[in-house]
Amino acid sequence: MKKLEGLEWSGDEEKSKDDDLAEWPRPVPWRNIDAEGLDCDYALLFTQEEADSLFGRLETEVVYLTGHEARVQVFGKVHDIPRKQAVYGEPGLNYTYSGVTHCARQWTPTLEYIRDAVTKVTGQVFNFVLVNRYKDGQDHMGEHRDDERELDPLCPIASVSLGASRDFVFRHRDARGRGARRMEPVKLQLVSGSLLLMNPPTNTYWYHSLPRRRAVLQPRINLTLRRILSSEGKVGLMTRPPAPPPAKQALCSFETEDE
Ligand SMILES: O=C(O)CCC(=O)C(=O)O
Repeated sequence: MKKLEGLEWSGDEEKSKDDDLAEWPRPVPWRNIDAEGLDCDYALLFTQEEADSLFGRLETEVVYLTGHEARVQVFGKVHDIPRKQAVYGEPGLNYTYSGVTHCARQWTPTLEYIRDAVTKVTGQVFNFVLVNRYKDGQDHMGEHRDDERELDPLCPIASVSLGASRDFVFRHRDARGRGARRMEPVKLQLVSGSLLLMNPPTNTYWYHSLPRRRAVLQPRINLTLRRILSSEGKVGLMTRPPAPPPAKQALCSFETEDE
């Protein structure tokens, strides 16, 4: 596991000698949340001090999408995304959101650190992260499912929250629209330092959203760690895909960390 200076549990030489054997330095108090077709686990992974430190580091490291990459088209109208977004992961991976494909930037040290911490406590390997930054409670995310075809259906989506606490709402797909079933939404509060695991088949049956909350004045960063399958259906490091068509190439023109 990569070390991060200043974080108490990252400077332990004994543990860093054999990263694969190193354990998380304290028990993780998991709480299971379940409903019909919904299976989530929630725990406080980082202390408030650690969460504050990670938040500060991400504020200096993460490069958010701008310009047309930060816009979406809904019913033919173009809107700014009501938050900031960034995508990081293994080289060659990309993420398609609202019809626009974004190439993953190389992991930053702090993103790598958080990814490895989540792997340590879950045993799951992630190769991609979507970063969302909400400047305050006006920023939000509409109802959707993380059910893209390229996601490994067997891997949970791991959501790490840092900064302001925010409400998070699940709604069953059958509870939407005309003739909807009467089913209670499942509401959680995601606090700073928390980890929410959305285990399969949650994203098949349940939509989730981060509603607007005017009373929230502080910023929040959320990371959703995911495992994307390569075109051959294998998990893990990707080789760069063949050159994308010109329209998408333009979206991949940022510089990597080494350049
Ligand atoms: O910020 C959040 O907690 C929500 C993130 C989310 O729904 C997503 O990345 O799909």
